[in-house]
Amino acid sequence: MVNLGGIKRANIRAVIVPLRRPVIADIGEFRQWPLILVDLELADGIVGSSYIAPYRASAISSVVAEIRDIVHQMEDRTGPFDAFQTARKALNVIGVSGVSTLALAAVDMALWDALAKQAGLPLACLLGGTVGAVRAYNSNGLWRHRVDTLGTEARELLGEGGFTALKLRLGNERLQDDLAAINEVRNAVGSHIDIMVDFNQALGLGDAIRRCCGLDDQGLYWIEEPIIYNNIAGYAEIAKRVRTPLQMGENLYGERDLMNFVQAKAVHYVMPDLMRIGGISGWLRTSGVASAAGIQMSNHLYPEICAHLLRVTPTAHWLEYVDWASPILAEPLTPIKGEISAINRPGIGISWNEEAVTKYAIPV
Ligand code: SMN
Ligand code: MG
Repeated sequence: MVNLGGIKRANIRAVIVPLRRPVIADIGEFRQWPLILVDLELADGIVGSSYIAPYRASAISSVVAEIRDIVHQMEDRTGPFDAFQTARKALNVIGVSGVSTLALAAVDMALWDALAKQAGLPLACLLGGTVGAVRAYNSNGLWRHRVDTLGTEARELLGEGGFTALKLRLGNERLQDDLAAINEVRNAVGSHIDIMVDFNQALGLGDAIRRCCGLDDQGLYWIEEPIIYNNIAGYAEIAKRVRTPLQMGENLYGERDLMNFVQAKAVHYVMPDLMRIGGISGWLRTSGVASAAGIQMSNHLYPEICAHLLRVTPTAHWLEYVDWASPILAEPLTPIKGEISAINRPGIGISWNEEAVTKYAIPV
C-alpha cells in the first residue's frame, strides 16, 4: 500500500533574497524577496519540500505559525488529497482565505513533492503527464520606473533565454504615460514580440474603462488586473467594453473564486498563484473550472512548480517566468528559446542550496 505515514518532523525556515531588479508596482515596492522554505519529513523517511513567497517579511511569523498549526492537525493524513480536505475543514472556523490558505498551500505542495518522490516520478508524470517544454514570458522586469530605461531593459529580458514575450507594468499617472511606456518597449523589441500589461489593480472602474479602451489599438496580448481583484461586476463591465482580453487570477483563493468570475463573464484568461489558490490541490481543482469554461490558464510566480502543472492543465497557456527563488535553489530553471522545462527528477525538483540558505536566513 502506498502510504506516506505521518509527519515526523517539519523544518520551516525563512530567507530574504535580493532581487536583481526591484519590483515596483501599484501594490508596493519590493527590493528583496522573503521566502518561507518548508521541508516535511514523512514517517517513511521521504522529505517533501516547497516554498512560498509572502511578499512582506513582516508577514512571515504569522504564516509560519499557521503552517505549524496545520501540520499538527494532520496526524497521518498526509496523502495530499486527504490532507487538503482535512485542513480545509479545520481552517473553516478561522476563515479559509488569506493566511490560512497561504499556509495550507505550502504544506500541500510539500506533500505532493513527497508523494511524487515516493512514486519515483517527477510531479508532471505523477499527475499523468510528461516533463517537457512550456512556453514562457519573462516577467523579471519592466516594473513601473523611468520610461526611458524600459527599451534597454526589454531587450535585456528577451536575451535572458530567447524569450518572445514580456510583461510591462502600467498604472502611471495618465493614459499618455502608459502609452509612452508601451511605445518605448514596442520600439525596442519590434512587432513580433508579445507584450502583456499589468495594472496591479491600480485603477478605479471608470478610469479602467477609459484607459483600457485607450489601449485597445496597441496590439497588447492581455490587460491584467486593471481594478481591485474582487470587483467581479466591475471586471464584467470592462470585459464587455474592451477588445483586448482581460487577465487576472493572482489574487483568487480557490476554485470557487474562478467559478464566480466565469459565471459573471468577467474574465478571459486566468493566472492563479499557487500560494493563494491552495497549492497543487487548489490548482488542479481550479484548472477543472478553467477547462470547463474554456478559459486559458497561466500561472503567477512559482515557475519551478508550474512548469510541471502546466503540462497537465487542459487549457495551459503561458508560464510566468521569474528567477526570484533561484538564489536558494540547487538547480534553478533554465529558459531556452523562450521555453522552460521542469527539473526532471522525482518530485517537484526543488532542493536547497544550503550555503545560500544559510547566507540569506532570517530567524522564524
Ligand atoms: C506581481 C508579481 C509579484 C509582485 C508584484 C507584482 C505581478 C505579476 O502582479 O503578475 O507578475
Ligand atoms: Mg499581476
